[in-house]
Amino acid sequence: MCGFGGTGSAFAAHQHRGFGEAGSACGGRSASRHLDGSCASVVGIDDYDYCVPAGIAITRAVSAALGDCELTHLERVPIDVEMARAQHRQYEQALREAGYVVEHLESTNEMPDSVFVEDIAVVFDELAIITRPGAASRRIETAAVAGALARHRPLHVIEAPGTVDGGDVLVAGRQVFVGLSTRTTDHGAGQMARLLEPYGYTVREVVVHDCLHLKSAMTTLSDDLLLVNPAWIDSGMFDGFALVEVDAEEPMAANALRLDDRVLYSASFPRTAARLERRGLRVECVPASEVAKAEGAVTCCSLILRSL
Ligand code: CIR
Repeated sequence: MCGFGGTGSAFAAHQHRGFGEAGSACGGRSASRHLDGSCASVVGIDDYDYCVPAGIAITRAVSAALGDCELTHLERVPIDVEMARAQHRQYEQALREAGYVVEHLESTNEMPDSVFVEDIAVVFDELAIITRPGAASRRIETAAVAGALARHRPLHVIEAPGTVDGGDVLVAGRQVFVGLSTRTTDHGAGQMARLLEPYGYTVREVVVHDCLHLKSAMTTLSDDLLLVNPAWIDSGMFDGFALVEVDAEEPMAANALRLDDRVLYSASFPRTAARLERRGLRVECVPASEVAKAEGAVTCCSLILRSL
């Protein structure tokens, strides 16, 4: 059984980090930050005079053209864009509940897949890498995401002919796994390694098959725990990690968004959610049926920047 909208505040876990960031006075469980740097909707901070956000979550609007999205492994079915937008608002609210300031970017009809902002960049504490998405239709998405990230991190870019989708990049501490998929090439993975190794990251390539991205097949639940669908990757290569396998009836269930004290998860996978809860994880479920029809899931819909 998934929890949602609990009364506990992730800010409690962060209030000891001290002050000093411009964002501290902008904090609050339901804070939003506009891209001009002002704050809105500050509610729920009655327990604290000032709070330090867990970080920033960059999201992007559901395009009116979502139904024309890229599809690789799924048949096209009708997508209810208004429902997708309502579900996306719940997702953004769940991020705020987890202590993140949401920076919401707008979209246009020319970018059907814009809500899947994860594919457009990979964010580390030290830098952010703007990708060169494998689907040419998605390269139009990079400019606005780069503009938003430039406010928070030094930027680097993946250059042609390499391609990388952020959905293929899994960061587990100083280890970075890059999935070789229909979207991410060996050339792109090599560029990731050259950019990251000077910062002490180890980059390893993982062959992905029968699914869109590495993070369709595997995501992190904690520092040493991975959620996997072993049908789509060689899960034997993750030494030092314990594994939780998805329920056999829920092959799409390996995508979970790890936040500080909880895991944000699709309400479509109750059997696997129960497995996660039995492992002691706090699982917050959100409806994600419409993005799933576009081959998306919960990690895809945000870029998470930890407070430094
Ligand atoms: C695409 O094919 O690019 C989109 N329809 C779905 C992208 C989902 N992104 C992700 O899993 N990181």
